[in-house]
Parts: sequence; C-alpha cells; structure tokens
Amino acid sequence: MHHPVDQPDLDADLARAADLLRRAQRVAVLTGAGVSAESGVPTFRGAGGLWEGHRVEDVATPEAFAHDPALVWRFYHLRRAAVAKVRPNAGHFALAALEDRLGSDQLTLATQNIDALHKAAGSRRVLELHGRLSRVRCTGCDYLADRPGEELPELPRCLKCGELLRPDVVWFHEMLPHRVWREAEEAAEACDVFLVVGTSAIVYPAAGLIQTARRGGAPVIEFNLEATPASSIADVSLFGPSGELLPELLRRLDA
Ligand code: BJW
Ligand code: ZN
Repeated sequence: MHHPVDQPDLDADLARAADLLRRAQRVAVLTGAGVSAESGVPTFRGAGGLWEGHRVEDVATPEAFAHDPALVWRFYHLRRAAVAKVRPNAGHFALAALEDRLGSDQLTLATQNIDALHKAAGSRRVLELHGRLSRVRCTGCDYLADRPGEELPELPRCLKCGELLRPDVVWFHEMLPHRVWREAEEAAEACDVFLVVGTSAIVYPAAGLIQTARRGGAPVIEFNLEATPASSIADVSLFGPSGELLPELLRRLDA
C-alpha cells in the first residue's frame, strides 16, 4: 500500500503507541475530517477541498450567510444529502471499542466533524465541537431541531417566527458551544494520553486542545496521512489511514 509519508518503523511506532495507551486510565481524543474520509465524506483542505470554486472559509461564515443565504444553504443541502447516506468506518468503530474497553467516563471524544458518525458507530461520550449538520436552528428565535435525512426547502424558514433557519454548525468567527468546549478542555487537561486523528490541526480553538493536553503532561499520539502542525508536538505520529491504524492499535492492546 502507498502512503504519502514514509515511515521506516511503523511497527515500532505502533508498539510505542499501544504501550502508552495500555498504561493510560483517562484518554481524550480529537478527531477531524480525516476519520470520516474512508466513509466517503470529503475533507476540507487539499484535493477536492473546494465547492463550486469556493473555499470553506468563504461559505462557512455568518457574513456569507447574511450576504447570500441561498448560496450557503445550497452548500449545506448537498452535504446533508451526502451525509445521510454514509456509514461509519473501521476508524469510528475502533474508537467506540476503545471507549468500551476503558469503561464509561474514561474516554472523551471531541470531534470537529458535523456528520454524527461517531455516535452512529456507538461512541457514547462525544463532544461535537462544531455542531451537527442534521440539526437546524432559527436565526430569529430559540427553535432547534434535529431533522436528519429530510429534504428541506431551498431557503428553510421557521414555522414559529418566520425567520430563516440555518444549519446548527459553528462557522468561522463564531464561538464554539460553551458547555461542549469547557468539557473538551477539561478532558484535555485531565487525560493521560491524547489521540489526534485525521485533522489538519490548523483550525482554532479545537487545535489548541492538543497543546492543552501536552501542557498537562499527556503524551500525544497522532494518526494522519501526512505531517501536520500537531506532528511537532506529538510523541508518536502514525502515518496512514485511520481506518487501518486505529483497529491495528486496538488489536495490539491485548497482544
Ligand atoms: C486522513 C485521512 C485518512 C485525510 N486517515 N487522516 C488566525 C490564527 C488563529 C485563529 C484564527 C486566525 N484567523 C481566524 C482565526 C479563527 C478561526 C481559525 O481557526 N482559522 C484558521 C483557519 C486560521 N477559528 C474560528 O473562527 C473559530 N471560532 C472562533 O475562533 O471564535 C472566536 C471569535 C469570535 C469572533 C470573531 C473572531 C473569533 C470557529 C471555527 C469553526 C470551524 N468551522 C468549520 C466548518 C464547520 C461547518 C461545516 O462543516 O460546514 O469546521 S471549518 C472546517 O475546518 C470544519 C472542520 O471541523 C474544521 C477542521 O478541519 P479538519 O477536520 O482538520 O479537516 P481538514 O480537511 O483540514 O484536514 C483533514 C486531515 O485529515 C488532513 O490532515 C488529512 O491529511 C487527514 N486525512 N484522510 C487519516 N483516511
Ligand atoms: Zn424562529
């Protein structure tokens, strides 16, 4: 198999990662688009990272929505339809199995993904840092609803107040949901090992959780196809598809 990054001793690095994980009581995880790539969900950056010639940074903002809500909704209608069809992959399932293995309350999974695939794979303690694509909320009142798989009008409006609905996701320049963010920070501070999976680690504040864990003394294990800013602070970087590396790591915990 071809991997973009050459890793001379993947086997030894997997063994080191398994060793760190075996000794850990509390584990925190940060995932990004890469963990869902093998389910067929496109990532944001790199090849295929453009939509109708727009960068995410240009459509996923409150400014874009205020200026052209129909354009922003087109982007989200397509993604809602795509995500309604996908299934979790072996990477999602391995993280759910790790939670089972450690016992409840010992693993916190913070995800930047809005596709809800971790929950679908059986992970229980999931913190959705950037919201959820299947949920809509009103820009005028407190209406909030999960409406997965449903085909919405081109410009969906609130039945309670008539204002525009928007996807319940976190755009650039917006704050992360307060409670979810606090719990993610606490988990990063308190963990014995921190796993970073399939994220380019450039979007803040989520990427800051990696430094938070490191400052708290937790070793960081990274899973990615290629080197990222997280690689320089990671104790172990495992280069390859997370849908293969995570199950392999799980197998080694019992070996
Ligand atoms: C695989 C794989 C396989 C592939 N196996 N691996 C300058 C400095 C610092 C911060 C800022 C700054 N300028 C602006 C900011 C703030 C901004 C920010 O961080 N910008 C940076 C881009 C510089 N952040 C914000 O605005 C945040 N809010 C905030 O700061 O509030 C305070 C504030 C208030 C008022 C004014 C100003 C500030 C909010 C950020 C919200 C991000 N939202 C998005 C969109 C969500 C909705 C949607 O999806 O439409 O979240 S952006 C997009 O990026 C999405 C993702 O969750 C997020 C992270 O991307 P991710 O997951 O890392 O994906 P990729 O594609 O980048 O990477 C995939 C990785 O997987 C790659 O590394 C591949 O190699 C790897 N991979 N296949 C393993 N099989
Ligand atoms: Zn309303």
